[in-house]
Amino acid sequence: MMKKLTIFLAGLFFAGLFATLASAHDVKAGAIEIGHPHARAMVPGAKVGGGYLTFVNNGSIDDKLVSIICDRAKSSEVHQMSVSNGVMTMRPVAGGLVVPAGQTVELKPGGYHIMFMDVAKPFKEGEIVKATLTFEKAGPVDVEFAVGSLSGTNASAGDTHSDMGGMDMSKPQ
Ligand SMILES: [Cu+2]
Repeated sequence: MMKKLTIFLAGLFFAGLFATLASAHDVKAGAIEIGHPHARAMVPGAKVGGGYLTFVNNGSIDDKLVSIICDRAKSSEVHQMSVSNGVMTMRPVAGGLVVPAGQTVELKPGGYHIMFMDVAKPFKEGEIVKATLTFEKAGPVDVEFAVGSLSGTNASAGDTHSDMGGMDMSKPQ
């Protein structure tokens, strides 16, 4: 009897734990599931910050991220980072980021990312940065970006966001 109760309580505990983990920052807009939105802490004086997350389109029609509004930044856009001839470049994704039906699009260091531009107060580790993402079909959704460490919790080689403070958009990095 006692053992049964213990197992039951343990079950409740784990169910609660997983519910907490899953709902921490994950949100849904229509058929679009948004996973693990996080941002990189910025060095003092830096003007641009990077935001990362995952979009899963569970629907049967393609959707498109058409706008990002964040009150911490003057403007926010989706960028694509790529390497050509050994030179890292990044450019805005024109016309919105397409999230094809049934597919996952990952925004991560070194690839697609959200670029917060003209940030007045650099993001600090532990902060939550709120933004409203608008999809063409799924509509607007509020997202909370958890600010991680300066170097990033999942830093990958080739990421230059930590030193983008002096980034010049017209020049390759
Ligand atoms: Cu960028």
